[in-house]
Amino acid sequence: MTSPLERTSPLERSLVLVKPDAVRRGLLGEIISRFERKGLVIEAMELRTMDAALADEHYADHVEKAFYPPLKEFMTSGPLAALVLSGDQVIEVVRAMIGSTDGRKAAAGTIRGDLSLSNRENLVHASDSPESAARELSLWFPKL
Ligand code: 3AN
Repeated sequence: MTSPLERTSPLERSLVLVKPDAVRRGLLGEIISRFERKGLVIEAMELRTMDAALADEHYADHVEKAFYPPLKEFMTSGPLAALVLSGDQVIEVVRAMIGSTDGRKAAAGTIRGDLSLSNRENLVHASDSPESAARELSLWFPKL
């Protein structure tokens, strides 16, 4: 964990979803423990199933895309873990830890690179910018 004096920027938060494929495959502990070992702080965590309305809001940028209907079906197919993670540059740090979107191409050592062979069932979502983090945090954890 980074002490406040070592931080290079104001403390950030990221919205992370450990997706239904990870829960089904029994990888929740493995994935969360990677974030813990990195030194990130879990500020909130909830197991819940995304409904259609939340999926459309969460993926507002993707609803028109051809891959969206199967993505929505997958994301609403069972429980996922929604987490608020905090830490120094957490948004960029978590994106680096999860790897690129397609698990077949993601670098070894990343979560997707080590554990996913899919472009859709890629185990983790994480906010990709401070703006998307603010939007997604208010969607998933409005009281925080
Ligand atoms: P990332 O999660 O890496 O930020 P985005 O935001 O481009 O990726 O896409 C959101 C989600 O949509 C991905 N996590 C993945 O599950 C799904 N997705 C993206 N591109 C494709 C695709 N070409 N085919 C199927 N699913 C996709």
